[in-house]
Amino acid sequence: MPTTVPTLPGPTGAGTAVGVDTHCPYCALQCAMHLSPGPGRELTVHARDFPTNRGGLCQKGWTAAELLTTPDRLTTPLMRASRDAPLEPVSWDVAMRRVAVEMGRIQRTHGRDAVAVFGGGGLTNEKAYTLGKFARVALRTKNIDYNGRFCMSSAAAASTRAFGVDRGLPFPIEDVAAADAVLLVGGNSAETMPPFVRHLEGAGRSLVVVDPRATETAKKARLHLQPTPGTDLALALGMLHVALVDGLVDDAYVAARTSGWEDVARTAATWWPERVERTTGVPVGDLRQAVHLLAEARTAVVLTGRGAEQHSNGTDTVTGFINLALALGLPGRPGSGYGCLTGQGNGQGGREHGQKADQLPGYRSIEDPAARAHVASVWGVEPESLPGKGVSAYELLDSLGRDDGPKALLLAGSNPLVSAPNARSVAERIAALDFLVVSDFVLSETGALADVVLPTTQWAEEDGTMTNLEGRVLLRRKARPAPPGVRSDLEILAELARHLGSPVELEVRPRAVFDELRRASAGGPADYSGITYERIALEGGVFWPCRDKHDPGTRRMFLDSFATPDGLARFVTVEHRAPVEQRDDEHPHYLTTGRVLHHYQSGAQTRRVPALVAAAPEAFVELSYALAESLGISAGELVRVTSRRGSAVAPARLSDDIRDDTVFMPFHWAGRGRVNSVTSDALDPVSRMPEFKVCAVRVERAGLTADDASG
Ligand SMILES: Nc1nc2c(c(=O)[nH]1)N[C@H]1C(S)=C(S)[C@@H](COP(=O)(O)OP(=O)(O)OC[C@H]3O[C@@H](n4cnc5c(=O)[nH]c(N)nc54)[C@H](O)[C@@H]3O)O[C@H]1N2
Ligand SMILES: Nc1nc2c(c(=O)[nH]1)N[C@H]1C(S)=C(S)[C@@H](COP(=O)(O)OP(=O)(O)OC[C@H]3O[C@@H](n4cnc5c(=O)[nH]c(N)nc54)[C@H](O)[C@@H]3O)O[C@H]1N2
Ligand code: SF4
Ligand SMILES: [Mo]
Repeated sequence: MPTTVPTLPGPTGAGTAVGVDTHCPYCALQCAMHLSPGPGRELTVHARDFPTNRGGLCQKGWTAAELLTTPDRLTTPLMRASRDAPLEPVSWDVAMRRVAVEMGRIQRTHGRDAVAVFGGGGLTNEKAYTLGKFARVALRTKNIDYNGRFCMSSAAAASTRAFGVDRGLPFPIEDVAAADAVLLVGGNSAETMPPFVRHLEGAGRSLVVVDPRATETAKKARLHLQPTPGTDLALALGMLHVALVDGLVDDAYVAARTSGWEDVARTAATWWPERVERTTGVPVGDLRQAVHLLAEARTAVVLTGRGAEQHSNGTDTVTGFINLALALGLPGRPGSGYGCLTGQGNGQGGREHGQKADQLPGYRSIEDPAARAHVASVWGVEPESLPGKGVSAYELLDSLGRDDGPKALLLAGSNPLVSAPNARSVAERIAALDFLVVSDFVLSETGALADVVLPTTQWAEEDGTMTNLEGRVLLRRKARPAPPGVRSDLEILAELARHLGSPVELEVRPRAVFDELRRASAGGPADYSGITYERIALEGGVFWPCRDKHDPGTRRMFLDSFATPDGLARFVTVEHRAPVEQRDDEHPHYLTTGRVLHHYQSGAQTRRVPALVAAAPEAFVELSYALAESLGISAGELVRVTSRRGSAVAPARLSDDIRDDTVFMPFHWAGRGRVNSVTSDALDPVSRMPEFKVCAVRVERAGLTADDASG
């Protein structure tokens, strides 16, 4: 299956005769594929050998090209004449003028911040950069943020706190494959990154998985710890306690490479294993064994996924596991370390180049005068003209249409009507907007509420770069022309900027945008200056930071020092806190949420691929046989899950693999099966990450027939 077709980039559109080497449109593993022209208009997907996927793809990757020709692909702008009128096809000219007129009117009436922008971690670096620049230069609004807040923001905040910089994996993925022991906290890679499982399965491997469910991933582990949702921080403190008491702390490393240990050690001392067992439900013996497996391995890697991070104490929980990794002497040691499994295709690059409320390109702070001056000079504007920092994704969504909140929203790369927490409330906020513009290639649930929908190009119809979960910058190649009538996000933003009277033109050619991004990122923590499209193609990706053309890129960070002022990694003292929402008589169960193999995120893409729909047609409620029996629920029966915010209805899936106090639902569906009608919008105080992974619910028979519930 691996191909030998040359990978040198040609001009846009070249290479279609033999096909192109590129990467998957979905998750952060960015599996390598080759696209060749198929029998009809379709492209055929072939897997390529690459360090992340080793020639493998999951079923989403294999079927990715089908979305290019989906029957309900958007190929013309849509517009509604008034809030109650239907969406109807219009010309680009009419659509763009309407957007510019409405945005101009709203900004004149309510101020610049009254127009907001919401982006996504699936956008290429070029798009994310341009979206941030568009907001700061053309709209001059502080209100921009993106769905990455829902994703890895807690891990990013914890890494920055400890190491001075955040790169998902600060080492290449090969290090995971070679490590003797791996602790995976709250990740279900067998469903969320199937080819990655090969890296977890090394011979003689001590894999420890922490998950309230016995997932396919947990079943591959040597040891599975099954805590109550939301108690991982107590578990981390307990593991550190065991390391201390059993003499497993690497004292020489702690002395030479870290600061802050004494205080952290004092806190951990109070988390004796029996207390941890009472809080988490994890038996003392398992806790001990897990620590010894890690500490006694020659090389060990600690990884976190969303299960550890999507909590109101997510930043502190990740910090707890980083503290453990530091105590064992792992970060910055070749073959060992801590990393977060970034989720979205460009979740990493998307958080580096300016679509986050507090950031400028290169992972710089928008509040740092030197960073503002540098980026303003690259953009050709005055530093004072750049707005300050705005609020985080959920806070932004929650402020829409309120007296002091934005009245208009431009959305590109997210479908919050399905994926945002407390989605019923978010739907009300979106409905309260004066004006919503959505750029997408299909009519998502959120797009269906827009005043103007702009049809955009898809992954295989444009060039661009993606930064994968390792911080390896990759090239995505154009494999076929876009359908007539469709424009790229870059073209859309540049034209809108012109209509809005932007003081500077926005670039529309991806490679030229990347060259500008390189200059804007120069000298920042995520420095891309030495990376070019040619180098990426020749070298199979380049790791940042890469400061000039002679710099080979940074495969392993922190080998000599950390990115903190004193070069030492920081232990940060953290204490366990329970989830914001507690169970009571009315809501006696925990709900946790996550993913299934066949669908991606809000499902806007994968619910349009027939093979994936056939494999996983609808939402479900996973619950244990014991819980089902106590509630009188039988397999396949419709179940209602209700929290203080709302409810969702889906068929019961009975299982031996989940705790009796907890039910699980995937979040890929809209309508009655939308679990985010139920989830909590409690936020982590540091990262502003919502608590997607635990809330209190009541579970009951829905008392509906399948037909009643199909609405
Ligand atoms: N098939 C598929 N793959 C994807 C995606 C997708 O939508 N579908 N999305 C991509 C993206 S953006 C992301 S962020 C990643 C996410 O990748 P993962 O983090 O692997 O995915 P999740 O299913 O959200 O959560 C992982 C596990 O956390 C467990 N969990 C729930 N609550 C807790 C808790 O309190 N503690 C612990 N320790 N575990 C808990 C869940 O049971 C679940 O098995 O996947 C990426 N890959
Ligand atoms: N309950 C619960 N909710 C969750 C989670 C959970 O674990 N549990 N996980 C959260 C996480 S980690 C994430 S990352 C979010 C993800 O959820 P969303 O932010 O909704 O992400 P997607 O479904 O990927 O939405 C992407 C949308 O943008 C479109 N799109 C894709 N590429 C492009 C592009 O290049 N340009 C434009 N203009 N549009 C594009 C797609 O068609 C789709 O409509 O969900 C979060 N929500
Ligand atoms: S694991 Fe992720 S990148 Fe790889 S084929 Fe599946 S969705 Fe695509
Ligand atoms: Mo994510």
